[in-house]
Amino acid sequence: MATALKNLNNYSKQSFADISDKKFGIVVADWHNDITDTLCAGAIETLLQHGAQKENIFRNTVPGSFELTLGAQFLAQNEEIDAVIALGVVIKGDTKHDDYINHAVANGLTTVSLKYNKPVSFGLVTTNNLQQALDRAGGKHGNKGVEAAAAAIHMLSF
Ligand code: DLZ
Repeated sequence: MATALKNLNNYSKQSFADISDKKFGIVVADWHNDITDTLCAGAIETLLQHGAQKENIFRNTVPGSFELTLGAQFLAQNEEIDAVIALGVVIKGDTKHDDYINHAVANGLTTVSLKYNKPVSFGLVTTNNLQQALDRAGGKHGNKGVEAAAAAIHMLSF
């Protein structure tokens, strides 16, 4: 997550390989879709900037962040997809729903990544309030979608 010392838009491009023939599956949660749309735009822009072809980027939506894992698995099991980027926003409320969702998504995406041996980026913004989410979706801390796309490219260059 972003801190005062780390802006989400700042990443090292040194080890990036050619991704012009790589296919990316993006799964986006509909909850807080005004914010997740911005995450997705940041992710797509980053992939294009680094040479991905528009027709090789596939965007799908799921109802909420809890469903990101299955959405990621649907994409990862497709042999044509080289890397998956999962994007969502979970904001703390009166109950512990955020805790359950965040842990489930972190564990789920890790499992999918290891099961299919493919990069699956964790583009989940997990915050205490709306302002913190906005700060990480194109605000003062950058864009988590940019970070997630950069992580996918980095891992494809491993
Ligand atoms: C139910 C719920 C709540 C309370 N909050 C969020 C949230 O902040 N962000 C998010 O992406 N999804 C939320 N959801 C929806 C769950 O992720 C899930 O879609 C539903 O529980 C249905 O399985």
